[in-house]
Amino acid sequence: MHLYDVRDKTVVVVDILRATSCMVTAFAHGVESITPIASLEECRNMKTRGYVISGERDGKKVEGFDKGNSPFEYVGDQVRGLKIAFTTTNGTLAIEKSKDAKEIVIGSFLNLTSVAKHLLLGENNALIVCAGWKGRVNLEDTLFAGALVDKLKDYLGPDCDAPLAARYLYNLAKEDMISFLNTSSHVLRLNKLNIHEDIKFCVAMDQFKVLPKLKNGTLVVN
Ligand code: 3SL
Repeated sequence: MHLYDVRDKTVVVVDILRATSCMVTAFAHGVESITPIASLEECRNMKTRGYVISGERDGKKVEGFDKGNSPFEYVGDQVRGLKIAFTTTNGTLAIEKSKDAKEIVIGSFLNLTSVAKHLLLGENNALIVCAGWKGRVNLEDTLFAGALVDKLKDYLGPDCDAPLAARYLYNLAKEDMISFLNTSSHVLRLNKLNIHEDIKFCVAMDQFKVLPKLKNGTLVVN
């Protein structure tokens, strides 16, 4: 990120497995707001202010928290109207690192077309920030970047080959993303936690139309 000046850009933050997929799912089911928070302690303290506290560390729900980081915890009528404080290992950190951007939106396969339409209709250049894992590259976020680049291919003016590389990878993977991701680092990590249904859920394309945006430090859809 240090190579980019984000102040004039729309940043698309993505953490396919699983933070941004959870956020999009939550808003699609009527959550009022999600406040991304970097530290566990700060998130825990939000409980006394009426927030539902959610998140994970190393993929596992944090002790004493209301919810973890599975998209299935953010579906159904019980999440409607909730104000959630959310902390995750990489996803919420990626939002924090993007905080100087002109605009921050949340991307996932679940709302891919909504993200693409927003970028096409807007005037800003875009930077796709792949959360990865503890500062390192991961495949699933790169595939999302490739899918988004594929939708915007007529408008590209990249200053490096990362968008092109991501698009090539996505085109190799798109027919069967689950098999393609089979031996990827985070899928192996999540397999140990028996989270196969989460993985399947998170790579499904265009299930929802919501586009969460960061406003005054909180994600909302309106
Ligand atoms: O790092 C994150 O933000 C999480 O999405 C990681 S996990 O999928 O919950 O392990």
